[in-house]
Amino acid sequence: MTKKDIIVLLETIATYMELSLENPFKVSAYRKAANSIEADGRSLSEIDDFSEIKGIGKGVNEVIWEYLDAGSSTVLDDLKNTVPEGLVRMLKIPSLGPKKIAKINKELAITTMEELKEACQNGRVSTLSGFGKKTEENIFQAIEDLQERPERYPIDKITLFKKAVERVLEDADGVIRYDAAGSVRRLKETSGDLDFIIQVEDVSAFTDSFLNAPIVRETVARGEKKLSVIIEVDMDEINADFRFVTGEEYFTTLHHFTGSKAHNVKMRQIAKSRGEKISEYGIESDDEVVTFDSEAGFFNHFDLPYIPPAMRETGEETETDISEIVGLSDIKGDLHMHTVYSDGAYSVREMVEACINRGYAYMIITDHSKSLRVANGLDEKRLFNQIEEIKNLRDEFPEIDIYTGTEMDILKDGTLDFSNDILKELDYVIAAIHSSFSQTEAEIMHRLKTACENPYVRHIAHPTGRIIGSRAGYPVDMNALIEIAGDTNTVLEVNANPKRLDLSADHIRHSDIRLTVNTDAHHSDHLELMEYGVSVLQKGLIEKNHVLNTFSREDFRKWVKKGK
Ligand code: DGT
Ligand code: CA
Ligand code: CA
Repeated sequence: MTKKDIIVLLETIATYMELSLENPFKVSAYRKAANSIEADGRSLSEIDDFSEIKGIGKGVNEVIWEYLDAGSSTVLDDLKNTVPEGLVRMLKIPSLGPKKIAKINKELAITTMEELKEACQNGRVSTLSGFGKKTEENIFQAIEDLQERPERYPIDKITLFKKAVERVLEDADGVIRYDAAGSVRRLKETSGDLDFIIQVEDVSAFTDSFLNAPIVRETVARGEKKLSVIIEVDMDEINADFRFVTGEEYFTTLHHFTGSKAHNVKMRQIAKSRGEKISEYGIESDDEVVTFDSEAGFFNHFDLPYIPPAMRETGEETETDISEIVGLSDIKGDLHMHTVYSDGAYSVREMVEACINRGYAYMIITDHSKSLRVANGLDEKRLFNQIEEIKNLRDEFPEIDIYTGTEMDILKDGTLDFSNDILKELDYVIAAIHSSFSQTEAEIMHRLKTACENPYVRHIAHPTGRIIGSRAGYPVDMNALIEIAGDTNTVLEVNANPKRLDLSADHIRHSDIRLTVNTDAHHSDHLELMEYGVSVLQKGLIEKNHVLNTFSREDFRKWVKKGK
């Protein structure tokens, strides 16, 4: 549990209270408390007594302690039992906040999305004070958009779906083994559905019990070989296919339904050239069918090494020497992370301990710079305090090299947030764009170029600024950026956060420059997201010597010292 969890708890309570028309003073006590905790520069373990923080009263303090002790909150649970679920769903409508939803509920006796949509069509919503015709139209349109399920979901959402299914499978009776397949297993940026391969003792008994799980909304098709359902997690729906496999063909089927289609086409060509044929049951040659007890066995049959699912994308992976392609175990450090100094949840010390737990040889603390006020960016004075703190921690933790750094804003006009006099005091400087995304490509390229040409900037973070499935990012001439980065000896980042994956595999495939893969952790758990970033490098078939943070501890130290 972190500070962020407490903040989310208090804000959720405030929202539910507003939905149930609670006393505004009570609501504001929770919101104020959430703000005070956010503004407090300490991490959770460093706060002994919440009631000492200004803005936290006795009642809220008790709610926090109950949550810390029990992991749940009776205040929130009671609210959840009284507020209709439909009202909570309405929070997803951009033009509606909790107060407006409460008003609609009270004055029009509406409790579901469907009822609200109908009320918009009948013009009843615009009769309420504070709701015009335009708002009514916007609400109607937003409901239509929400009810239309997206064709594909971004990978972080897909991971939630996948975990929810896996929790059910772990508890289900008679499951012998299962694996996710399809684009989900290949860690693609987005997926259209979930595919699972599963071996069970009794298909019919398994299906009966699985269909009882609360996440199952609808059965699409039910058979001896395949089950297709719609599942719902956090109010979003997706299709999930389960293929029942009996024993011997398990790994050939798993390979087949992992894909990609382009990879499968290549594999079939390879088989054909040897007079063999791949089916989902095995490899057929003459009149025998060969099966395998691992996927590696399947690949080895064709004199290929085991190709990790993330690499199975274009088919090129079957013709490439993949022995030098980077893997998770090659990553020796994380070069981009945040602490409570800016918008992270943990202290510098806690991030150091978390990196040591991952076995890293080095790490860099890179909090935001002063212009990024929404993220509590550091001014020069706080930056120097942090440098002092890091220097002290170095003696205490000799097992890891802790470097000082910043994730410095590249401002709107291309100037940098810190002067060179400040930058030269840091071991490592990351530069990034966090503002004015709607500029022209020329303006954006001017900003990126200025940053790359600065003698202290080593690294450009999340180079396009995109958020998968929700924000396109700013316009970048990627070929030009890659060239500038190469010329100026600046590394480009693959941001491992599954919301970003920026750069993407398509950007880096066949590129020849130095890259780096980092989690941009705002929480110690985020360090685990490295796997997603490595999968991007694998899709791009990037070799380890092109990736900065595969360097050994000594080589990395030399590289930092040498400068640009
Ligand atoms: P998605 O669901 O759009 O995110 O992408 P996939 O790759 O999961 O595609 P999906 O769910 O249609 O099929 C899962 C895998 O099954 C796919 O990656 C490869 C295999 N597969 C399905 N249909 C075909 C096909 O017509 N030809 C070949 N070669 N493979 C197929
Ligand atoms: Ca799929
Ligand atoms: Ca499918």
